[in-house]
Amino acid sequence: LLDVSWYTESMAAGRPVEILDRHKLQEQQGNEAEVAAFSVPSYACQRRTTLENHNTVLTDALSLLAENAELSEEDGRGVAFRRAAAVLKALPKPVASMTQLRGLPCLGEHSLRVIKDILENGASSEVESTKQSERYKALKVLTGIFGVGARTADRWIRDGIHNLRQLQDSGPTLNRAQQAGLEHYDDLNQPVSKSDADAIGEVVEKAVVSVLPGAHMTLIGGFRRGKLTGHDVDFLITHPEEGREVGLMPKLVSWLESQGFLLYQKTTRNSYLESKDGPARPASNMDRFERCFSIFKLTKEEKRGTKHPETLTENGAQTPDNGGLDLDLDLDQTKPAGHKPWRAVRVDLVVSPISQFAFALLGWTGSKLFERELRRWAGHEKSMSLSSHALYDNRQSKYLRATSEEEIFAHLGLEFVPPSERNA
Ligand code: DCT
Ligand code: MG
Repeated sequence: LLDVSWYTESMAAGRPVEILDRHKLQEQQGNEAEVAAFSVPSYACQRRTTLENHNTVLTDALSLLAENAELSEEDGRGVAFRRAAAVLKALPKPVASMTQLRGLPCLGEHSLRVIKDILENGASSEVESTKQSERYKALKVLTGIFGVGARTADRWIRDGIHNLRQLQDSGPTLNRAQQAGLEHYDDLNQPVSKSDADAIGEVVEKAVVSVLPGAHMTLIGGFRRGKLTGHDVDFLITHPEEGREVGLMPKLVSWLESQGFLLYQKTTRNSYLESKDGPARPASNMDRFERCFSIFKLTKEEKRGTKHPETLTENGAQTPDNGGLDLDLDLDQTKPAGHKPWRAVRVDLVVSPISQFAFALLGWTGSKLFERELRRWAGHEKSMSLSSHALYDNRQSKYLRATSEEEIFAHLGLEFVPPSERNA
């Protein structure tokens, strides 16, 4: 790795470093291409970020610091690290020297220090000490419980609770979500595979069409972006006829519950209101956009149901195609023999009226940073407000309608970015 100390020293001394740097680097590397700076637009929604990340060591480090800041309720710092990581995710090749980073947006002093440490020493001392810190470890374990956020975890830590054993021993009052979260802790902290997501998708699809024929369901979240694993499975449900989706969520939840698929569920009625004038005007139609946070019981049978018949042998066992291997890993090999033949999976269901569907689809596909950047772009660059329901143009004082994601990008003056390239 290159010695980059001269770079920061020159910067600190306020010396012009441009020409000197290039000469130095070319001498050391004999390769001008390495010196060429990357060019990256500053909003993540202006960039194409695939899952192919050439800088995982750097982005993992910055993501850990982001996570630590978020867990400490320092959201500003968290976003700064997320933005820095996202810039590195968009680079076409690995970063080899600090000079390559010159001119890149969103790389603050702190992030640059972390990157420099890794390039020079192979690791960041700040990241390593964070990982080892008792507080970080406790925050991770406690917020790993579904229903426990940073604030609750912090309160417990101040009460001397650092792990699950101490939590169970000291017995603070847990709400229903937290009780379910604790009960299914191991399962919910296992990554969810795409084949798990597809198996659940088949069940939810069946439920959706049986309670409301003609309704349809879309896989959203990370899986729509092409991720192979996730922490949950997210679905968006709508009906092509406006208004037919009203009341769908309770029916859907009842169906799933009656079939024994739900270990936990909580439905929130969205306060978003719609009238004939515009999607955000207060009006009479309540509860049109609902969300259900659930814990789904995924059984072996459901997993098998997604397999092609020819992959099943006579006694119903699977031949070892990839899906079968997944099943075995999820349900058999990682669990002691005789363990339960099912696993718990976090599933989020969202129902949207068709008039808001494109906004909901865009808003729920993510990534979280991509969404945040879209909203920031809309507000700061276009004087518009974007949500998962609507786009409002403050200059024209009106809502901009859209029936596809492409139209929303066009309203925002952005080039369309397909889901697989929204992995910022
Ligand atoms: N979302 C958002 N802002 C949040 C939370 C969620 O914009 N604060 C959107 C973007 C992603 C989508 O909702 C689903 O959320 P998650 O499931 O948390 O994200 P994910 O990308 O699907 O991540 P994972 O693959 O781990 O489930
Ligand atoms: Mg998700």
